[in-house]
Amino acid sequence: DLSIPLSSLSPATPMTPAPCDLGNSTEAIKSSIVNHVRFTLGAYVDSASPNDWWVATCLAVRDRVMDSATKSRTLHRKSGVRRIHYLSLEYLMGRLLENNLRNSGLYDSVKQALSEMGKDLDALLQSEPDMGLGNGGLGRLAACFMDSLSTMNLPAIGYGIHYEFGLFRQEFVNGRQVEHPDAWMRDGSPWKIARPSYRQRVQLYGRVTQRFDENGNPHAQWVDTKCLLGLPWDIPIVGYDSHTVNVLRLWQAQADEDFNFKIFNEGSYIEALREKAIAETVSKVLYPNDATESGKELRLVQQYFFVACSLADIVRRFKNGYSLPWSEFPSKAAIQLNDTHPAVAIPELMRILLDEENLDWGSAWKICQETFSYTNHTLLPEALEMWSVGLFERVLPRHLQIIYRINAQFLDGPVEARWPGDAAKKRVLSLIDERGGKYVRMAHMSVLGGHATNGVAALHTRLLCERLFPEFHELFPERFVNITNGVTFRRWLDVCNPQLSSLITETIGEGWKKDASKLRGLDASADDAGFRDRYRAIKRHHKVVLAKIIQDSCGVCVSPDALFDVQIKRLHEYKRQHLNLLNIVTLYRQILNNPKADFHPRVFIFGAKAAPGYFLAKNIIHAINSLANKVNNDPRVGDKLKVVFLPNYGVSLAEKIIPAADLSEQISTAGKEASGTGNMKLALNGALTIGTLDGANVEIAEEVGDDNIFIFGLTVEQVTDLKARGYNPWEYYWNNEALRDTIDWIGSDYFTGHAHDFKPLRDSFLEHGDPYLCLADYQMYVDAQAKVDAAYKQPELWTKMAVLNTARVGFFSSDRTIQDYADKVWKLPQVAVP
Ligand code: B1H
Repeated sequence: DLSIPLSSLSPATPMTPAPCDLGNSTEAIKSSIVNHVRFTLGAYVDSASPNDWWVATCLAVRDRVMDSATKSRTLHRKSGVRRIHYLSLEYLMGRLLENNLRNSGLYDSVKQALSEMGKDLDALLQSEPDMGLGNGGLGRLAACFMDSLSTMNLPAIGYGIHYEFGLFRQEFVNGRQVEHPDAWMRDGSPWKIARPSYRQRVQLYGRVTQRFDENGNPHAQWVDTKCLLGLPWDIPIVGYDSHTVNVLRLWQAQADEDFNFKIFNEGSYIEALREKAIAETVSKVLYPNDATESGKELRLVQQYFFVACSLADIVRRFKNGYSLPWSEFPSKAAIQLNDTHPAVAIPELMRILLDEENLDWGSAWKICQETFSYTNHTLLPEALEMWSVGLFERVLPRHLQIIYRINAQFLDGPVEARWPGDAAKKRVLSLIDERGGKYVRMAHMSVLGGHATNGVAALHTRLLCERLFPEFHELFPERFVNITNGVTFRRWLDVCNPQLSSLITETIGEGWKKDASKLRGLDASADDAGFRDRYRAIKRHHKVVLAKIIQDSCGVCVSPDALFDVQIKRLHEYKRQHLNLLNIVTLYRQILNNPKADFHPRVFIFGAKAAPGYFLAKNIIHAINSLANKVNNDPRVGDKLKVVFLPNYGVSLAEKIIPAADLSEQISTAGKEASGTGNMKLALNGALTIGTLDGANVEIAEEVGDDNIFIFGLTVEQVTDLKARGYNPWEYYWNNEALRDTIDWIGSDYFTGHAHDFKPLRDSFLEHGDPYLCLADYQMYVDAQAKVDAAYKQPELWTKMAVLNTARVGFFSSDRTIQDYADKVWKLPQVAVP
């Protein structure tokens, strides 16, 4: 029985007065905001800056959720339930105020309170800087999960890094990407609260010696280390219509002055401060590589720093909260690894149990396996983390010893038993890759060190079992599970599209916000002409808003009556923005050759950041911008075709683009996109998908039905066959005149005046073997785009398809995803906070 009397959650001694009830009336909120302007910020209401009003409003909201945060924490501790600890190097939270207002039900009263004081809530909302502590889908997934965990009353803590600089701010200069630092918290943030009493100390580098415990047993001892401190910052996570407020705890690196400074004498003051600055670089900046590995020492230090702080925090809570034997640790703590980035948590927990708690190897290993589970997010070989053994040994010598022992026990135990004397099997399964240099395979360690490994879409999980980990799958089939990704429908519908949210609620009631499968109730409305009119009007409203944004940031005037064709995601060859580009160039040629062709006007909208060191990705950005410059200013094209590349794509911009999209481009090479989550957000907001049978597109097609999606291209099996036969892009080039003309045009000086500008792109298609098969899929893509054009010319048909997309994607709610994790992996009960 998890019910606990309310009184026991907020102990009051006779000396402490009961806390005042802040109240949610307009009057109460007004005085809260004004109090913060005056007493927190030291300003007068008539001269406070817009930023002051924003901070004061956030604090007034925060005041109203903090008690629930304390209550949730206390309930979770006292009831002794298992908690999930989500370890992720990335959380792409975006803005928090509007989400917290909608989720807590305070939106209307805060809007009213501000308006009575002559302030516009909308303007304040738009002034909030994005919390961009992530690269793309993986980081945004973690943010959606935090929302769902609180909404579904699951006891959870998110752990990550308090980066001083999030993902870079992107600008275009002459069509080329330029990166600027993202100082999101230069002025502080009203959402984060420092917790200095939970500061942790972390060791790094050094060497390993032996010590003997009171029974004379030897234990490894890690000595001569450098030390860092981790200061935790807590961000309250407000669920929708729930009293559970979990926290996201982010660690900031600080110098351990007591430890490191005593080696310096008074004369080394400046040197000492230099050391301090070096210590602080550990949490300075997010690595901007999405799905590519860099293998840099600072990245390994970042990973270990936040893992060590987080595990020490979890262990502290276990030791202080209960007097239970260590074997009970997994009954209190589940730990999810968001990809392999935090996988060093496995040898770190082993180190704690062996070296600090004196457990024997077998007991420690059993605890590890029961505690950890691992989510794989990619099959791309370049994204599978491997650390050179030399680097690992220097930074984490004790952990390398532990990894070697895990490996030896694995290879001599289950592997030898299953494949006796088979050295080849041992080589492929080993935690150490020895094909040229020695590297630690973090993915192998993650599968081995936990009880569950999951992929993020059905197809992805199948490929995980069949192609990435076939031998592990053969050894431990029960360990592999699929958990298809999802997105939070609060931010990705309720917040970003309140008009559609209201229409849905008016039609089927409010239940869908907590049970997205109820959206199916809208199915019938697809045949209701009145409903379709209102649905279409909402889409048009958002297109008008987006057209204004496009005008302001690109200086291009687009018509809201055109088809808005959207590709928004990180820039990556496998995502094939350059296949989209091939189609646009083809259309451009068609329009010039046949100006009278009946083609519905289209606006191609891109948003994408390229990793700063990813040369070809940057060349593709430059090519799209140069194409845009030509097309948009070509009088022969007029309004038929516009191309815009919105700079600095991120969560906030996505919230503007997604509700305005008609068509969603999900055109990755089959087998490459693990899931995709933008595909889900766009379908939910009534954009039809043009896509390959890749990632979650497969399941989206199953849900919405073949008539309501445009699927094209080679399947995974066909891609494999084609590559096995020997793929030759030149064949497609010589056999398809339109394709040939298109590529030749891109390789010419037409777009910038310099023929060499897009030589890298042209060469990738032809000279470098077109690794992502753009040419093989080109004609099928062009044909599918023609079908899109034909369908869009029938507005009633199009709107019906769009409505059916909204109605049928309930499966892709992150609430369902999180419930799957809770049931299949974490075995977590819901705990309602009174
Ligand atoms: C995904 C990453 C990723 N997969 C390395 N892998 C990174 C890998 O900084 N790094 O080193 C950062 C990110 N991100 C994405 O995860 C997949 O490509 C998407 O298909 C998927 O939807 C998303 C969430 O599962």
